[in-house]
Amino acid sequence: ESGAYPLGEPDAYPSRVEHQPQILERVDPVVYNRSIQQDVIDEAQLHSYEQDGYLFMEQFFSEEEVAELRAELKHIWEVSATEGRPEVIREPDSEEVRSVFAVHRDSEVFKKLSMHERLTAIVRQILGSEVYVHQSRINFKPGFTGKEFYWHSDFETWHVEDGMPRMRALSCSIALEDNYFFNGPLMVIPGSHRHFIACVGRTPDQHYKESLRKQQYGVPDHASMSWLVEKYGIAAPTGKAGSILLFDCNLMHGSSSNISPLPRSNVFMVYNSIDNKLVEPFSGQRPRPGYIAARE
Ligand code: 6CS
Ligand code: FE
Repeated sequence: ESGAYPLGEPDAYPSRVEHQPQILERVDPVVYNRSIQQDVIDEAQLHSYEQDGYLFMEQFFSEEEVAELRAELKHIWEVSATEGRPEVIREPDSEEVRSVFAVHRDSEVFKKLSMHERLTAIVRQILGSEVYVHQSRINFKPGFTGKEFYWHSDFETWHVEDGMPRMRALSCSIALEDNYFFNGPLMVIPGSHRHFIACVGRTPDQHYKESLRKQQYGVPDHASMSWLVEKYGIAAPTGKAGSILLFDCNLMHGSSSNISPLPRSNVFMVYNSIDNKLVEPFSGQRPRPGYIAARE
């Protein structure tokens, strides 16, 4: 259902339709509820999230919590190696497991994690409503062989391919290994969430089967990337396992391959506002399956 976003309204964030890339201004808020009535996030943190488009919180999870999550991660890594389920995504040039989707649905441990009280309270504060899990995934980046994720805005894909109407969603990346500058941590462009980089190229059918291994459409052009980086620079928040990175759905981000011996595995939970439920994909194509984009 289209709810608050009636048909016939022009698309505020058209992408993969023009022949030239374009930089559009964000028309949506970043923080949807500024009045603080809890103690899980303070004014300074909320402000920093709004300005930069992300918030890094060290030691958000205790060592015991991390140990439980990591044991489950290891279990999923082992069983996924031989599984043919579509939720299991492999590296572009090998059969090594790259990502496993819908872990909040298929694993009790990650289901519990997705409903974590202190975490979801922060998310509800930022998005100003009740929320639900739009997507979850583990990204495995083993030492030596873990491959990169090229620069992208998640919202660009979720809007075009999944029909997410507005920028009212965020990701929480939970570090399950220590993150260093050298083991392929997430890199972000602080402030980039205020600009929408409209990409070129029409999305092929069933694009997700390729894009989750290596993305080739919905990729920002070099000139726009250079403009963003010149304006804002690049940050790579790193910390111990148990730290979390909350980031806006339109924040430009990516990560390099991991040629270090030390693994880097993160679990991502994407929360969307219940007032921002998915409509038909803006590409006009068929929606992606539910394990990538929940439609209830
Ligand atoms: O296509 C997607 O939905 C996913 N792709 C990337 C590269 N990041 C966000 C999202 O998990
Ligand atoms: Fe992403």
